[in-house]
Amino acid sequence: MTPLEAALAETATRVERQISELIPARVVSHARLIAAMRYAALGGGKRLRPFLVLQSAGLFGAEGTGPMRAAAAVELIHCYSLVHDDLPAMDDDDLRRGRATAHIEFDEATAILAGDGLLTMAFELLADAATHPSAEVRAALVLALARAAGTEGMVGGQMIDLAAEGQNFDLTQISQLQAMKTGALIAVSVDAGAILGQADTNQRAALAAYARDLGLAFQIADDLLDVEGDQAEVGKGVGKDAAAGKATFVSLLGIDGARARARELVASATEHLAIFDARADLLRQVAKFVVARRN
Ligand code: GRG
Repeated sequence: MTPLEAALAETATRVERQISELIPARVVSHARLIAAMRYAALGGGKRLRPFLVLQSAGLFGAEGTGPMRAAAAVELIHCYSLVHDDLPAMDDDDLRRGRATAHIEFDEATAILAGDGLLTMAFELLADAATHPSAEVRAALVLALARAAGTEGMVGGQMIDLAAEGQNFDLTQISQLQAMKTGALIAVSVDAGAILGQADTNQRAALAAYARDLGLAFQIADDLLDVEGDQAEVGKGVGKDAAAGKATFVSLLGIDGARARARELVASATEHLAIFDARADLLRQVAKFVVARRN
């Protein structure tokens, strides 16, 4: 196992434990909602966003409960977005993280509410004093996550994506859409660490530039997996973009062109980390991992 694989596995274990503690299974009248939230947020996923939060915070010596809670908050938003994205009204998927999607395992109404519950809990987590003693830091985290997840970020990107079918988007439009839909949450993961670590303006800007390139590289890899990936390995439906008539980085650049662009972005992402010492090595390595991944 490489140091990166070991660190990703350790993060996944810690996130799993943290989320399980945050959403304990309970015998209550809304136990079905709790069960659906646990189903959606536990037992799978690469936990890439939490990893970014923890590594970014670690650059500034920020460790422990605060970064872990922020990492869980970003992951809860991610899990909610997957639950809602899989609904019949959106992507209509029945496979996610190698198992039935939440609305198949439960039902549509429960899946919608589970997504809502995860979304809301993320902000509750950040606003709680256990995340950071400074109210200013907590407010900065809430603001950053709200902006990334909301209308000008993930939700807005999803809306543009819904309208994109058959629209022949060009590279600029696809990049903009993806920067909002998936890039914003990746960017805020890195930024959350910088906020918790009270990074200076230069450091925060360097990390933002790293995250921008990383997010785009991640999306190109996702587009490649949709074309080349094996459904069992990827753990979700593949071939969805072509079937929906959506322009993607792969349809616009070709497989080789998309791969080359992803490599350029990894190199550029790494260059942005030049101001940091060896503590940024796992962030450097994860950029390579993001484009080489098979799921
Ligand atoms: C429904 C509000 C709302 C938003 C949905 C992010 C998103 C917007 C939908 C997800 C659909 C999708 C498959 C997008 C491609 C990029 C992506 C987010 C892939 C899944 O992320 P990974 O690979 O998944 O990090 P794991 O399971 O490892 O966490």
